[in-house]
Amino acid sequence: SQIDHPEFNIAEYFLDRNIGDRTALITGAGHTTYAELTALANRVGNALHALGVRQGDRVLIALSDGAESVATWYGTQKIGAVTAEVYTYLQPKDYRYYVDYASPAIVVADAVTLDRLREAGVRKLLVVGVPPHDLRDGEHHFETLVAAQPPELDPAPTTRDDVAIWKFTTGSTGAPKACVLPARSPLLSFEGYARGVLDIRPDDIVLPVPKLFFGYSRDLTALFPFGVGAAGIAFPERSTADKIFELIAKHRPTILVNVPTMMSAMVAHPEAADQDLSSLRLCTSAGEALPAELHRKWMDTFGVEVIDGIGSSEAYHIYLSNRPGRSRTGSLGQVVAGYSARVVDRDGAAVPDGEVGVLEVTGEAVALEYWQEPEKSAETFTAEHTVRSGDLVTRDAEGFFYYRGRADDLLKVGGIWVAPAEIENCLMAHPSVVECALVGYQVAGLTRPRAYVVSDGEVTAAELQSFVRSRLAPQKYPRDVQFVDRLPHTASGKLDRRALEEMSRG
Ligand code: 3SK
Repeated sequence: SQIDHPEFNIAEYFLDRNIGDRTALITGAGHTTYAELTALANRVGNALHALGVRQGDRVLIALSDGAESVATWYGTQKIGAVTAEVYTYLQPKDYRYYVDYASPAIVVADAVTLDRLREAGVRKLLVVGVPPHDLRDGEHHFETLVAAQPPELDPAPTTRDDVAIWKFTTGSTGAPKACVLPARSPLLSFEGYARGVLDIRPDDIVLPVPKLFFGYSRDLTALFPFGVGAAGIAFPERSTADKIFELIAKHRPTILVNVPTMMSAMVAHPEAADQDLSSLRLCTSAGEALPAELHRKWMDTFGVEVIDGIGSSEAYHIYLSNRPGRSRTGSLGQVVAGYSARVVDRDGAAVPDGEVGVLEVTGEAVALEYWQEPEKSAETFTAEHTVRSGDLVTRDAEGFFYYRGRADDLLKVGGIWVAPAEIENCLMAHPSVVECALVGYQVAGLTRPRAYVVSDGEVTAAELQSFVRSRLAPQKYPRDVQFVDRLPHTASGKLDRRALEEMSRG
């Protein structure tokens, strides 16, 4: 009934109710007010309607970060269609995969993605920032079409339980899958995490390190801030430590949405000590585990409080997090309101505090399924909004969780299970180690741990091996240490463990 399913539209809730002349977005082109962003989103929604997009259809957004990408996201939400974003530096074969998989009603592209989408054979496109005379049949000129639309648009009568968002996730194996998420998910996460943990405020300005196609970044930059009338910064360039320092100096953000890889690059930057990060009240860390040693180095260098947490597309957003003022180095923090968490053994039985088990997360924000993947969905999601995360954790008596690696990354060395995260944390405690990762390699059919290390050049493999031997159980020291200039990372800034394993196989 209507009472069980009251109307709720994400664009109406997060965008429309804001005060017109406040800044919503800061981009290279200047400040976009809420009134301007709402009008642009409405025009885009009308344009999508004019192109035949209807409630429940999917819109694949392949745009660089900026006012147009954010307005396209909200315009899609406003008409009750489903948003699905992809990274802008994929290969044509990847775009072909996403288009075949998602069957979008339209793909929204820009100058960065257009050629590769064309090469992928994608024909129905709405194209931002490319002159009309450069477009082909089936390609619609965003600026012309959008300018011709009215700036008013009534929200589609969607409910909290309607599918609204797809977040793509790349598991340890196989092709990306879409987590199918209802409209209630961002609302619950906004209340539990953005308000409940970060205490997001109207005067906050949020600077994201990962690009906005990554849900962690998008929500924290262009969704949760809008729930309180705050502002986000969107920039199309790739994030580097130099770029982030430049944007901090220019826009004086209050919250930095960060990932450990960039924290490590910022700390190791030759001019780190000269940076003025005093505008920041918080730096969030998620996407991958933050080694305790890197956390300490960050605090010594910048003194900006880190709110480390863990989230996933499956659970919608961050479900375990530290809290400002009571952050514990090396811990993922405690459960975020709206979620509950259990640590279980292989049979699903709860394990006692202090013992390693797999984390199960429950909450109404959890995805409904993986699109068209019934077997994977059944393995991952259980009834009652629970996701089996595949993360190994321990919990202490005060409800703080500690990351112990991925269940599928465990290595069996000399008959015992070894969690790469434990050895990586140990290596990170060495003053010469900037970044490292541990994978298995085979010697005569036996698995051995191999460390890939980015160092300051002042340490030898033998020194690192004895450093680990003196601190951990004997089986755990890396039998091989390879020094590299950098480690492979995914577009979301996570360590690309599969690429490293391939490298290790040779
Ligand atoms: O780490 C992730 O994969 C993630 C995904 C969505 C939202 C938030 C996070 C941290």
